[in-house]
Amino acid sequence: MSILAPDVVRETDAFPSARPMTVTVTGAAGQIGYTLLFRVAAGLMFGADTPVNLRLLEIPSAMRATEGVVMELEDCGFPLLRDIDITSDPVRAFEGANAGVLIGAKPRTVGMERADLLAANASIFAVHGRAISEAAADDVRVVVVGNPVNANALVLAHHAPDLPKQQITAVSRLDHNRAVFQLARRAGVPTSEVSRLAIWGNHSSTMYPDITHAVVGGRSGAEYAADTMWLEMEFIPSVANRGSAIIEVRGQSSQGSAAFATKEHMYDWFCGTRPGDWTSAGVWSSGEYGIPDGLVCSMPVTSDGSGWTVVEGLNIDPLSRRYIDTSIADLLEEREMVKAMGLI
Ligand code: NAX
Repeated sequence: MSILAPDVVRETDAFPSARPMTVTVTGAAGQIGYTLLFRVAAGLMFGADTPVNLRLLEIPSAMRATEGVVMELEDCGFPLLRDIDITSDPVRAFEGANAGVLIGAKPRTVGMERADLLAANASIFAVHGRAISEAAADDVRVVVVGNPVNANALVLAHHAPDLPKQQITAVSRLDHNRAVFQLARRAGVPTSEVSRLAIWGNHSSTMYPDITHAVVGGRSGAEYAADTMWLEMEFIPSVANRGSAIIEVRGQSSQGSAAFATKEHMYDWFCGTRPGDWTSAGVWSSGEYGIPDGLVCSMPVTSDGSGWTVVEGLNIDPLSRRYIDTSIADLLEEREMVKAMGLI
């Protein structure tokens, strides 16, 4: 008989029964990778009944640090963790992968422009796209976390042309979670009482946190959005500038919150979103809400575990339209930049 109360769950109380998932994590020894891996091994990404095989990809100079991460994972004795392989060969890393979490990239540092970040990172996603195409399982689902996520996902898609576009996503969940918290604080309710918030556009300072359809402590988010002074002068900037604020205060970019957001993105994609609610994810556009085809753009989505579905039929008010169009222009500009770099 268990000595634990039925509602008490520890990370090592897992009951493996489902088929194992092979998950490739790139940038495994970096800040976000290190924080994320313990959650994946604990069953928090694919569910407490799903064993995991970890494939960790790092650059050669970080292999020693990756060995240290493996030692610590072993030391947790996770019941779901079946097998760990570390490598600096992308094809080997993606061999048979059912999930790819692509974190490996350089973080933005003070004074770095978007063009510098694109130049430094986008080519990595061309290499990883080709490796996924060559080696991953047909059902592989990929999330790009390394910035700039939307452009990198576009590059990846171009270099993995046989991979269905619905299987390639970019994380916008950190923006989503940040917006949920700021709205909950404004309303004086716990975050559990905020639903149906949507992040639209690019994962950049132009992303638009849309609360017009939200439900906040039983009230309509539109009531809060009607206070346009607060909306435009406080709420939207607080979400848009949160990443820079973290760097300024912490001296490093977001780590715990980025790892948590990545875990949430994958969990909802594989295990399903909460009934009656939706979340936000960067997904391949095909003309929804006036967004041009062929962008990886954040939109409100639901999942039943089999894949993301864009929420349909939302009324977009003029203020929202203006913000969404600004972020779409940002995405189009990034697409031109990677085109000019010869990456797509
Ligand atoms: P770190 O520098 O701590 O870790 C990155 C790791 O990637 C390093 O260990 C590095 O050796 C590895 N790496 C570099 N090139 C690689 C390659 N070609 N193959 C495999 N591994 C490679 O950065 P960290 O703070 O973990 O951030 C990683 C990425 O996430 C950055 O691009 C960062 O900008 C981005 N972020 C994304 C967020 C989001 O919400 N999408 C928020 C946080 C973060 O800014």
